[in-house]
Amino acid sequence: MTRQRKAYISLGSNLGDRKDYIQKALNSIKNLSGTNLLNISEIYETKPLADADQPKYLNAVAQIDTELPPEILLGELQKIEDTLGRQRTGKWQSRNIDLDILLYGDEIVNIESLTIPHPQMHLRLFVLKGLCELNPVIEHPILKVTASGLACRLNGQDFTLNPNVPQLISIAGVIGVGKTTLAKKLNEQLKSELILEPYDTNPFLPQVYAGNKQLALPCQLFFLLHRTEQLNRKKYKPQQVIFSDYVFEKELLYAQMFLNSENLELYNSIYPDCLESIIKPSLVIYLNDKTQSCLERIHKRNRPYEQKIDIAFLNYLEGEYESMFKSWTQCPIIRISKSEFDCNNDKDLEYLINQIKAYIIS
Ligand code: A4P
Ligand code: MG
Repeated sequence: MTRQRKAYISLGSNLGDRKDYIQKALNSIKNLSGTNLLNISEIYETKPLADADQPKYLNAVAQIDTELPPEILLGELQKIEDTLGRQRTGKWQSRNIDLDILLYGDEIVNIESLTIPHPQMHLRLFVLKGLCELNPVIEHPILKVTASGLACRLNGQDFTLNPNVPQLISIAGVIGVGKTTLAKKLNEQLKSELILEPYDTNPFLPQVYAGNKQLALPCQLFFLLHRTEQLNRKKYKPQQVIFSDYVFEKELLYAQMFLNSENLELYNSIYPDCLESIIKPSLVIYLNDKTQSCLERIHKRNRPYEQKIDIAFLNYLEGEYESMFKSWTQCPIIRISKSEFDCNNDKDLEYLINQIKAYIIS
């Protein structure tokens, strides 16, 4: 007896009577030999990827079980596309119907004509949304993350891999969470450039931590200009892999905490030009830990001026990071909880590197 496999098909259309094309494709899928159409997600209207100058899409996901082997299934789906009059004018062009295989059981297929899981599915909310509706706990067989976990990383956006920019991975999190250690470890494993925040070069910092409010503005400007120089776009090549142990945008969080309203106004008049001149992350890794554990690490590393930091400050800072990432749209975010991750454990590190590679061109 041939084995039935559960597979997920994505349907997309942005030309003609989009709903009708999707409906007709679903009917044809239902009639494939050895195949049952088990479930269909809602049909969503979605913006074209990468803000391409195209009409909006309708997208949906179908769950089937099928006896057809993956290559045969692909051939059948292409026949359905052809029957519905699909013109193959070029990659990512508008189309009346596009049928892609997202998942086929837990199989990994890598042949010239077919890649399963679909190589971009983890970057596309318009796919993950439908998949989550049908089976939120289904696991991506390479990334070993559920559909809902993958969707969370996108924060309501679709993303594409961009070969024209440096591939910056920024590690974020409160003071003492272990950003630098992780950045160094990752950099040892992947051939990359490492950008670290020097912790002892800001001449104003010790006095600001000691309570000197007069020096808050020069202190924040020193940081801002230094980070702007470190991440200056002119210094890096497209596809160059870079790790940084901070996200640039946290500068604004600190400025908002330490500056009075007049100084903040001045700071805000400079900040956008700085932001404009730097490379943007392709991926953020947001490290989380109990703030009490971060405080213990801060005490242990014993940098004199940091010893004034208390738990209330770390809790506040954590809240600021959370609200920044709640509305973050630049790139996917992988959240890592220190209670489940040890960067000195080879398996944990390998797992994270495997995740990172799916979100950058390396
Ligand atoms: N192929 C390899 N793997 C697969 C797979 N898992 N499923 C090969 C289906 N096909 C697969 O496909 C090109 C070749 O990919 C096939 O010959 C097959 O052997 P195609 O359907 O002829 O061409 P395509 O659709 O332009 O390429 P592709 O890669 O399917 O395009 P994408 O990446 O799907 O992008 N925006 C929104 N909002 N919604 C969309 O649905 N779709 C695209 C198309 C762009 N923007 C979009 C949407
Ligand atoms: Mg396709």
